[in-house]
Amino acid sequence: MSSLRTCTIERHFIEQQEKHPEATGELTRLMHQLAFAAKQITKEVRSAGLSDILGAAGHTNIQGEVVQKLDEISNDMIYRAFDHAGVLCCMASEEREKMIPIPNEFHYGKYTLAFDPLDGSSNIDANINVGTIFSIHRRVTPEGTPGTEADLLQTGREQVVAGYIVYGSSTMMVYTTGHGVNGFTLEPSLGEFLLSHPDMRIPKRGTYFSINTGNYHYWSEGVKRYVDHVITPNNEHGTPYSLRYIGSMIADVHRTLLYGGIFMYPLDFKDPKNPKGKLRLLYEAAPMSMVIEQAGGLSTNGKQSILDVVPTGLHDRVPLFVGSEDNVYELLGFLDKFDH
Ligand code: P6P
Repeated sequence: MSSLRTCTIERHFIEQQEKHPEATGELTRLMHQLAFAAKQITKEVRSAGLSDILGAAGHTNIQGEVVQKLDEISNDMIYRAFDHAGVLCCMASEEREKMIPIPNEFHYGKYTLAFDPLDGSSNIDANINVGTIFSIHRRVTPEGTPGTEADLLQTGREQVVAGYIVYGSSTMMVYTTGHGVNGFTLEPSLGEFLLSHPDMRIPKRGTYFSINTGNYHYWSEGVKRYVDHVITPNNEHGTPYSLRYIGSMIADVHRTLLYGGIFMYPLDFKDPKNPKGKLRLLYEAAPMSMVIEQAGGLSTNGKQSILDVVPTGLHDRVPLFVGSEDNVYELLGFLDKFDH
């Protein structure tokens, strides 16, 4: 890429701010902190294989999952990037049961941050892509006061910023402010995120489907019929499709954004403790759905756009179908025909 055209993420933040004369710069400062935390976590993830931070930390998080040490390190890095930054009034993390308040000695900002510090972390030991997912809302309670859960429990449609950082062969930050999607790749020798994927668009249709087929017998009839359809030769649109499933949502959805197709984590009747599905609405499904919808794709829980699902709790779970427009519409046709 010509250095004359290189756009750093910092310049992109400023250019986004300049489009809004009323902007105070608080959101720009927030995004700078996020980029800083992403660089810190990158350093930990890259060295994880060489130090003793691999392996479980021994205790379990609110989801009942064994917490990996890198989960905690990532969680703390994000907390420390924001507790004093004066841009947030409160936070929510996959790793913490309750809302995370901003210490009262610091200024309460006008935004909230819900995040999954290290999605897919159960794959860390296998050196599989993991990532940070983030969702930012404008507070709804009076400015200058401590944030409350009400500030966090807003729909995905109300997100001001949504995106993710994927720690793979390179570190990429992909985010949207509601005006399209842009991807930035970390140039480690410079310590800079550079605009590598401007104006990302998901293909209208893809020939990949992504789902844990091990749960087949626990799916609804509609999901089963859809998967049977896409693996049957010579159906329209070039079936059989290829199955790609890493078990790290951020990696599976990132691939879906780039190559097209559909990612699915449906309700499965296997796990009575997850009667509403496995993936969390606030800091997994909603931000990833905003990115995909902003890139021209669709998201649904089987009945409505994920972005319109109203959260009732910080850790609400939802069934998730997200990806290319044609693939999601095709799936909905099977759900309508066999599940309703
Ligand atoms: P399963 C990772 O633990 C995660 O939350 C998502 O990143 C991923 O898509 C899903 O769970 C994988 O779940 O049941 O297929 O192992």
